Amino acid sequence: MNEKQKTAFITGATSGIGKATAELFASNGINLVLCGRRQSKLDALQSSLQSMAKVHTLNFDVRDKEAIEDAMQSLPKDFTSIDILVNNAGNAHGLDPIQSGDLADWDAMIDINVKGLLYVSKAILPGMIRQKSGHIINIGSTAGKEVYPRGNVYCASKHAVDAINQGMRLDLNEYGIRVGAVNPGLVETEFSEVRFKGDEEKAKKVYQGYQPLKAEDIADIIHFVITRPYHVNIADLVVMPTAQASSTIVKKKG
Ligand code: NDP
Ligand code: 8X3
Repeated sequence: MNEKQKTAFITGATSGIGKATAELFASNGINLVLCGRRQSKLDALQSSLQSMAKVHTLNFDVRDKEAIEDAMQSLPKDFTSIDILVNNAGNAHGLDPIQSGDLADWDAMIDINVKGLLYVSKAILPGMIRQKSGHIINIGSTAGKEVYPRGNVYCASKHAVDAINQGMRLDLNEYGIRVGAVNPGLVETEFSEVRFKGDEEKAKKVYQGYQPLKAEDIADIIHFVITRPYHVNIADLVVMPTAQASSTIVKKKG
């Protein structure tokens, strides 16, 4: 299929990696269904991209099964056939030792990063199975490969994404659907602001003294993954800033 005719469904498109991916996809003529909870950000993105591609926005919380179903039912005809799903919506909430972790933070991470990803996939899969084609990119993390101190439940949620990515690939193989994960290390987005509940100073410090990845670096990789020939499936990809060697070893300047 010509890349120009494809439609991508991106969750978490209102900021960071999802937004950069939407922008790059649109500039390559890929039509978009953009999802998030902040309607003003979805509207701004739609206005800025609609000269390059067809864009439809859906406002739902990935934790809300019914809202996802309603949103899918509301899709205009031009957007019902989804070729690419980028399961990107997610976040960390808190950075506390397990013994003092906040239950609401745990619920949020498991409900958004794990159950939300499953609910959205469940809603998209029937179409891909009917088409006997499709490409799912699950955004995992280095946190899904290696647990770091105080990362406990966030790391668990991303280890679950790693397992779901493998499980999806096994189960969807017979339908010709490609499944792969992109697992970034430190990327400067709104991620740490959300983790530290709006404490911008604390968030900024995470990315000081070295060059972190940019959301655009990850978008570039996601676009590379989805533009490989059909017989090539990038199953699992880990990418870190050059300064980062592991979740706990980051070479700072000076
Ligand atoms: P951002 O905080 O910038 O973006 C997160 C996106 O997810 C936003 O668009 C937000 O939209 C959406 N989102 C969050 N919660 C929900 C929800 N309940 N329902 C619907 N949408 C939601 O962070 P990143 O771009 O960095 O994060 C994107 C993905 O990348 C996440 O899965 C994250 O875990 C992963 N990741 C990030 C890394 C980093 O260092 N930044 C490294 C490795 C992985 P809205 O608020 O409008 O709903
Ligand atoms: C985000 C990367 O190291 O902040 O998944 O957990 S990290």
